[in-house]
Amino acid sequence: MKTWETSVDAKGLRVAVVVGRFNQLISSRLLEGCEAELRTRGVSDDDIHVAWVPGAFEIPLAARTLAQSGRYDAIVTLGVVIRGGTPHFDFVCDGVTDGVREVMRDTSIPVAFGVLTCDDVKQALDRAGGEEGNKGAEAALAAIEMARLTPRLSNPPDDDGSS
Ligand code: INI
Repeated sequence: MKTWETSVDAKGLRVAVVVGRFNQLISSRLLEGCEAELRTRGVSDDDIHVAWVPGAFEIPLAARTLAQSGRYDAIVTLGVVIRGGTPHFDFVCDGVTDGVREVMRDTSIPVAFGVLTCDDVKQALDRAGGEEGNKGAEAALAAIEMARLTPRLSNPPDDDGSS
């Protein structure tokens, strides 16, 4: 059996981050976790580009435009959707999840999904640097791993330039 090695060495990668301003107190914590992880793994400060958008529903359009620019190895999407008393929550969640998935399918650029979809503020805070970790950091790591792996998948594991 042969396996492509996993790499989370992000030196030289260019990463765009799209973050929703809605529930900004929480989404800014996701962004902090994401930026810290990207830097820790070796992305240079100049190669992290952040686009704020009004809310989660706008994330796919920004992510698509960034992916189509051809300038980024990966994109991280961050947002916070919290259930209210109306079906609005479900439409925003469907819009952002379907939209982000379609961007990745249509462009073949890795797009990590760091959008929280929570029942209440506590669940969201717990996942933005609280007791459940920071989903922004986890999304950053997923983006790096996929940015490293994807270009190598068209060659066999022992022939793709990795050790
Ligand atoms: N956007 C969010 O990112 N989170 C939410 O919880 C949310 N709620 O609850 O309404 C939300 N709505 C705004 C939406 O994303 C769009 O910005 C808006 O509909 C304008 O297109």
